Amino acid sequence: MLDAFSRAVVAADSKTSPIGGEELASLKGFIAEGNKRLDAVNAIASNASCIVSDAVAGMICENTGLIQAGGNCYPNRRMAACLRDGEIVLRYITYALLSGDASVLEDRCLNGLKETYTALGVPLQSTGRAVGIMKAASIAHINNSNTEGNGGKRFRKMEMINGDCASISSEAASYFDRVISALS
Ligand SMILES: CCC1=C(C)/C(=C/C2=NC(=C\c3[nH]c(/C=C4\NC(=O)[C@H](C)[C@H]4CC)c(C)c3CCC(=O)O)/C(CCC(=O)O)=C2C)NC1=O
Repeated sequence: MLDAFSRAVVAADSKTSPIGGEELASLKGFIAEGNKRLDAVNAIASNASCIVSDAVAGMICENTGLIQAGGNCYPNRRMAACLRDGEIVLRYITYALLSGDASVLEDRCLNGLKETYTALGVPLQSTGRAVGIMKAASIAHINNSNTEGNGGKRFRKMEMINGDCASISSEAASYFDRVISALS
């Protein structure tokens, strides 16, 4: 499991070179932009249960067979497992976003997940859809562009200084995309 710093060390070591110009510049950027990263992690983590339940509900609305006999969110035991998996995936995405590296997500969450789901009959496409909705909601929270129209009764705006979040939100988006591609 690596982070932005240990990743730079491993990369330099594999070239038997000291940590140099470009890597140092990139780590300086990591530090300079650190508060945005922490705000982005907080934007996801403190809205996690809302993001997860909304995504699973949305996935089911689009495919109500999931909660009928034979569907993978039926009975309640499976519904609970599904909501729990949503929380697990989102939690590992916040770890990756905090450390600036996908390895924690890859090694501890995605490794073998597709095989597990296939063995259990958990539908991969539906899972991908739920992760896609979690991505849309999380990116809106990071950019503070969530709207009352989309949030409904549970609409909540974070206290944040609005700045340029393009880079941190596209990094966050890339972790959701990794989950989707690991399951497809
Ligand atoms: C550390 C990381 C980690 C992950 C990721 C993880 C996933 C995980 N999800 C599981 C089950 C499951 N996962 C789901 C999920 C879903 N069903 C649906 O229809 C939806 C598409 C989807 C939710 C979005 C369901 C329903 C089960 C139970 C399947 C069954 O027992 O039949 C199982 C089998 C054991 C169990 O039921 O607890 C594992 C190991 N466990 C871990 O420790």
